[in-house]
Amino acid sequence: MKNEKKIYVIGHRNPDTDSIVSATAYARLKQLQGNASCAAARAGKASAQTEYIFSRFDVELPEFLPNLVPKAEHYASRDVLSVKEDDSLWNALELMRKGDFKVLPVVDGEGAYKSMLHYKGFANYIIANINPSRKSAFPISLNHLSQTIHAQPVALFDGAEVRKSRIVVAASDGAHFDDTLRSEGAENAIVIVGDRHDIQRSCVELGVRALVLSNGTAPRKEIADLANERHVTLLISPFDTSSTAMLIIYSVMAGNLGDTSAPLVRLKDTVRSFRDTLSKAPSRCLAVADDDGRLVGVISEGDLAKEPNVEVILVDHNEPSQAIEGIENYRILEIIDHHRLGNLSTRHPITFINRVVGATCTIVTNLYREQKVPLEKPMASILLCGILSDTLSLKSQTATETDAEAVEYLSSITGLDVAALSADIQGATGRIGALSAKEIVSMDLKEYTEKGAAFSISQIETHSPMALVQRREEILKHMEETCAEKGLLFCALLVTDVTLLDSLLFITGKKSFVSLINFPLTTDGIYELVGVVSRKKQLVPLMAELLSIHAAAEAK
Ligand SMILES: [Mn+2]
Repeated sequence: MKNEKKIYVIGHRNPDTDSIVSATAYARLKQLQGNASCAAARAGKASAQTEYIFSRFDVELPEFLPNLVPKAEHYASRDVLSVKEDDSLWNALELMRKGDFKVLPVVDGEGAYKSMLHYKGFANYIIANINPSRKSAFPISLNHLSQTIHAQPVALFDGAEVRKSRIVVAASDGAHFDDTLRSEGAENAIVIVGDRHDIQRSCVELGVRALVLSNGTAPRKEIADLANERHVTLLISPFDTSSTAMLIIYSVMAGNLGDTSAPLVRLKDTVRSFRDTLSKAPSRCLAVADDDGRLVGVISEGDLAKEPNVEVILVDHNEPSQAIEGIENYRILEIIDHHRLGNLSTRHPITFINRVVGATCTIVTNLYREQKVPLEKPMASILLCGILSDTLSLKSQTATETDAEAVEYLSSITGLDVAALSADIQGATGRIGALSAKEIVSMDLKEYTEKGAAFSISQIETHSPMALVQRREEILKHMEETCAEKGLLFCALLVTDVTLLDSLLFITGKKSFVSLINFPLTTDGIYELVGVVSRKKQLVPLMAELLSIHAAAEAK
């Protein structure tokens, strides 16, 4: 796996159709231009309308990202080597030496993470197990042993079996040696011996687990025959006795030396959740696994200092308060938008396209045309829906000639009838009666900061605003709670009548601010905004003006 950067094209929180469609279609444009790592995402639940549009034109909804809080997956090194738990320590150390790794994850046959191999763990093992005052036994397979000492096998039995065995060097004289071997159990002894034929013979006769002849000594034929007959493994080591003995220790299975104390990090774990553990882990490095526990990489403190493997392109918004949580941790490559400029600053130069049109989908449509990339039919269809949705079928104040032209273009290449499609989209907006006050307020809520004050404006489109006026108390109460919770100056809900193209403004917040609003009050907390349908073009500038007046009054 390579450490390739992923580029998310993503719209604002509480995404509307324009946001999700423009992200989808722009990511597709990037892919068609050869940028395979570009993917669309959405920062929230798709509305009933958006879901209807995507399913009708058979386009998959983009991936839902609850947030972009830094996680292991954004920093982990993916091109990581590992060793199987039944592989020899010798092979593991070879890998570590060649790759200059401080750690090496140990996995099972299925690739599931088991433990971490590191030099400190290795040293601890040696100290714990190689004790001259005790007769140490090591879990060893004869295959590994043979491989580690580069042996020439003469006879090899049960090579894969792992069994604790003692390493015995035949240094004493024959009779005494036989006694020791017998008393300690010959079947678990691996005996290293030179050209002492008497000892070789008695070892085979006693049925040792393996007999290793050092210095490249070849056995006499009768010994070889006897070993085969008695099922005793007989190996020729090219090394001298002491080197052979030392090397045998390296034939233990890597899994036996793995450190299991260091916890496993999952791809979705937040950096905050494991930062402390990481700083205390051996070599300040932890293994990273997927949901199934399969090893996918490692993460070190050094990795956290690098750039994350995610970059973003923002569509349909530019204000940090409207962007997905955690956005400040990533590089923003581009912004494509049609809203006022918020207070966003970037460290790097970026492509910034902001046009005064009714929908980001209009800008994306025209980007396809400018860059001479033919629009695929499903993309053209959802783009058309996106424009119609964001401009209230071109009836909104924000709709421009450019939007109308894009609608005509898209309708001609898709063969879709604009009037019928508009009706379908509006019909799919979902029944407001079924929504809770919280859903009504949060569905399309945008947060702003202006003159040091934070506030939110939600918008909902309906054919029957009276249904919401009847639920006035419930809705205003929820808005008051939102205000208090988030510490907002005010919380507003623009209820737009898509038949008459007028709106009602529900508002709660600081009295000194709310009292500045001089639209006709229909009932407590609800103002009548005749001819206002656009939050962006009509309401936000008005509120900004009131905020200046309010700030000036407060300053006095
Ligand atoms: Mn939009």
